[in-house]
Amino acid sequence: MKELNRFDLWETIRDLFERAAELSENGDIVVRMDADYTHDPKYIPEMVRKIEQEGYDLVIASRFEKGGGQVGLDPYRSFVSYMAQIFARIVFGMWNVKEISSAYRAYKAELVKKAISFFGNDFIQLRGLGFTCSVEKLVKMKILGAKMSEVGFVLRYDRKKSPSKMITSTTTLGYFILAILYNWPFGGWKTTYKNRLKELERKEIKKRD
Ligand SMILES: Nc1nc2c(ncn2[C@@H]2O[C@H](COP(=O)(O)OP(=O)(O)O)[C@@H](O)[C@H]2O)c(=O)[nH]1
Ligand SMILES: [Mg+2]
Repeated sequence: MKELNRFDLWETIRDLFERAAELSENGDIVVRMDADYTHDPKYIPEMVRKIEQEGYDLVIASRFEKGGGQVGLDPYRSFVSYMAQIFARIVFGMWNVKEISSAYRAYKAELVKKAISFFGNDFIQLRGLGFTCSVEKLVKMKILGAKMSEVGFVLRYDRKKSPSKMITSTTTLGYFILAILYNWPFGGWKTTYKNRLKELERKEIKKRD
């Protein structure tokens, strides 16, 4: 396994969301997109509109939503990506989300703050497993009950100048580990975190009484 380093994606993503939670204010929207020209910013206004006017907490730029698609992605990568969507939808029960692996997303600042305060250092737990952290984030937002939606976007992979940093084998292994951790019947995330959330809500109600 590749030695972990400070700037691995999972670490960078966690730092990014911790910082966004610190810097943003309620009402702000945090947009995460790749820095490789494949994610066109022209979709952001519609993502923001869906949060501000339709009350969603998280909006995903999706290749699989109406008006969505991809240009320049090789058939193998397209196949792997499509299989990942199906797998993730089944094992995480995310039936209303079609785009799982593209991390071009808009988050309500309140959701980011809640995620960092609730999960703390465990916001990203799967370390050194390639791009798994992008799906782990979505699963954790689902655990928090985030209302999710999608807008169609065309992934312009034909514009990409740098080679992909995606390691399919590591990321695939990560997906399976994530699926086991989430669904594990004894102390898996699905039950553990839900119980913790309920406990937190009970305490909140008590405080208000
Ligand atoms: N800091 C950091 N960023 C990374 C790493 N791997 C990928 N990224 C960034 O994550 C995004 C997705 O990676 P990319 O290579 O574009 O993947 P692809 O578009 O799915 O082929 C890009 O903005 C990369 O710069 C990493 O190990 N460390
Ligand atoms: Mg990219």
